[in-house]
Amino acid sequence: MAQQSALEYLSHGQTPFFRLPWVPMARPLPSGTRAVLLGVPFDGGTTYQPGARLAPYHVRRVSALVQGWHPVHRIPVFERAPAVDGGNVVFPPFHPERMRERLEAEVAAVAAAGAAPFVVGGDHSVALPCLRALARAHGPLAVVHVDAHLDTSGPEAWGEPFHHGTPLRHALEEGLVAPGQLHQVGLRGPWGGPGDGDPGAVHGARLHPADELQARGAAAVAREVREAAGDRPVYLTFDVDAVDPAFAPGTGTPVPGGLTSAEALRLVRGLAGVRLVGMDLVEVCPALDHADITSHLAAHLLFEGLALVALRGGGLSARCYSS
Ligand SMILES: [Mn+2]
Repeated sequence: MAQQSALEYLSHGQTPFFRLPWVPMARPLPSGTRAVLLGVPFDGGTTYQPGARLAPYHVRRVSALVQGWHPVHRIPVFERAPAVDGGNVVFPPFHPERMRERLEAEVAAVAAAGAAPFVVGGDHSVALPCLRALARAHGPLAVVHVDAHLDTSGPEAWGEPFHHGTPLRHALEEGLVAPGQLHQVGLRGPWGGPGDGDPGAVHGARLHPADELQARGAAAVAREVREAAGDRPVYLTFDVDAVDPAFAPGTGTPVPGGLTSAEALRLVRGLAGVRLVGMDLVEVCPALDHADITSHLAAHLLFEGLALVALRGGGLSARCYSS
């Protein structure tokens, strides 16, 4: 399940994620598959500027430039962690409930096959069905939530409990997150009121605002999260709006003062050693992007996540990244 060669991918009109084999979910996964990339073309949970439904197509296209050798971890990522492109999850793009049903079923199927799902949104509402399926498969999760926003809103603003500002609220209330194991990194910007942090606080969520990461360094924050998570199953939900709009302009709810792209990559790389059971990368909005900056970053963040899977198992002990 190696990547296609650079010349081979040029002969195709469409490129799978990272030039990997394309294995739609109706077909059995090749044995030994450890990661499945799934596109989720859904932005019906967006409260401001829509367009994230097109991200899977753009991230696929630019991910063809990402090669397989990780020079910091010193591993061939796709040899250690054979991966495939499972295609897009299919549902009517205007039907949030159908999206949640279909995505939860596909993520559950990936987990049942012993692989880690890597979900490319879509807006952040796609995280909830992933968390539901993976908590059922692995038990309550340690969740690393990288985002400018808390995403623990309730129905108060829109009279609707499910949108891209609420997935972590549901995850906490449904017991999908292990006690004290919601790690929120990259927060910044004004809140609606002093109580915005309460839903997380009552569950012992740990906040690492963007200011803290910028002061202490991404590797130090990653180390603290990694040590807190221990050997629990870890889910990484990465909202690209955690990254500063100067580095990731293609997103619907930008907030100034965020992570640099280098800090974001170092943060994920610094989680080396955790037991990653799944990841999503959400809120890339290609129509607002410039020169594919945000899609390129998304592809590289996914590669760092895939490297975390590659570092675990395969009979090889994980090499912990140190700053
Ligand atoms: Mn979010």
